[in-house]
Amino acid sequence: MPESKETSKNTQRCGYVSVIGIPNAGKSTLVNTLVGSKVSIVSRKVQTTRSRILGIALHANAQIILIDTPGIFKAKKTLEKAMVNAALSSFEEADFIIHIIDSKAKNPVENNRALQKTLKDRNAQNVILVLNKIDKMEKTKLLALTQELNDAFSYKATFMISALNGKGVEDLAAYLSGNLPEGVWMYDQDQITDMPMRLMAAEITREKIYDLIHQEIPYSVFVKTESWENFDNGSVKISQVIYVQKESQKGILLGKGGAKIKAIGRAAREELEGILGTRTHLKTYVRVQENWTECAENYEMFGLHLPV
Ligand SMILES: Nc1nc2c(ncn2[C@@H]2O[C@H](COP(=O)(O)OP(=O)(O)OP(=O)(O)O)[C@@H](O)[C@H]2O)c(=O)[nH]1
Ligand SMILES: [Mg+2]
Repeated sequence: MPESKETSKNTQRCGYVSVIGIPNAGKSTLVNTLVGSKVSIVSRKVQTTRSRILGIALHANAQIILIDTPGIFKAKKTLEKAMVNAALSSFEEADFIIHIIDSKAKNPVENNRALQKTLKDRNAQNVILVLNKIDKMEKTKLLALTQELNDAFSYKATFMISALNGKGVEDLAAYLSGNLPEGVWMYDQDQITDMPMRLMAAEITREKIYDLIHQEIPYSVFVKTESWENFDNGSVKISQVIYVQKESQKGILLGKGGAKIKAIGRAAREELEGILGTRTHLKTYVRVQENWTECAENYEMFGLHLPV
C-alpha cells in the first residue's frame, strides 16, 4: 500500500555509532566528514583523541550520533589506560560499531588482531569494517585485505572509504541511516556535538601544538580554558593554560623568544574566530605541573576517569 510505504519512509531513526580503531586509523577524520564540520581534532601523530567525543550527523531521516574514541592499544601509562577505557566503554552504548582500519599502514591485519579479539571477547554486535585511506591504495590489495579481515571476524558489512576526501562515505552514511533503530532524534537538528565551547577551544589549541611541535611534547601536554569573557561589542576573550610536565618542555613550547607559542596561539585564534564568527583574543600561559596525568580533576573535565 503506497500510504504505509510513505509513512515508513518518513519515520525518524536515531542511534549511536561508535568509531573505534587502533591509533591514527582516521577515526576523527571520519567523524568530522560524516558530521560535515570539525568536531574532533586530527593530527598525523598517534593518540590525538583523548576522550569520547560526540559528533552528530544527519542523513536522510536519521540522526547518527557518532562516538569518536581514543585509539585502542596496549596502554601502559595512566592517561593511556584512561583513554583506552573510554574507547572500550563506548561499545556498550553503541547500536553499531565502526571498526576503522588504515589500509595503507604496514601490517594492518596483524596490527588489528588484538582489537578483533577484544571485539570477540566482548561479544560486540553490529560491527562494520571500514577500510580507510583508499586514496593511497591499490584496489586489488584492498580486496585481499577485506577477505583476510573478514575471515578473522564476522563483520556485518564492509565499506572502503577515504575519510579525507569523502570517497565512499556517502554509502556508509546511507547504510547507517537505513539501519539505525526507529526513534525520535535525541538532539536538535542543528546541534553537531555535545562538547562545551570551552573544551572545544582547549582541544583546538592542543591540535595546533600537535601540528607545530615535532618532539614528543604533545603527549605531555594538557590544555585548560581558564576563563571566557563575552564583551558587549561581540568580541570574546579566552585565556588558557597549557600544562607540561618538565621545565625543558616549557622551553620547547615557548620557542626562541616565544616564537613557537605565538604561532600556536595565532593558529588557534584564527580557527576559533572562524567557529565563533567574532573577534577573539586568546591568551595562552605555559605552566609546569609534573603530575597532571595523575590528577583526577583533570580527567573528569574531559569525561575521562582516573584508572584505579
Ligand atoms: N591519505 C589519507 N589520510 C587520512 C585519511 N583519513 C585520515 N587520514 C590522516 O591520518 C592521520 C590520522 O587521522 P585522525 O583522524 O587523527 O586519526 P585517529 O584515528 O582519530 O587518530 P587517534 O585519535 O590518534 O587515535 C591524519 O594525518 C589524517 O589526515 C584518508 O582517508 N586518507
Ligand atoms: Mg582521533
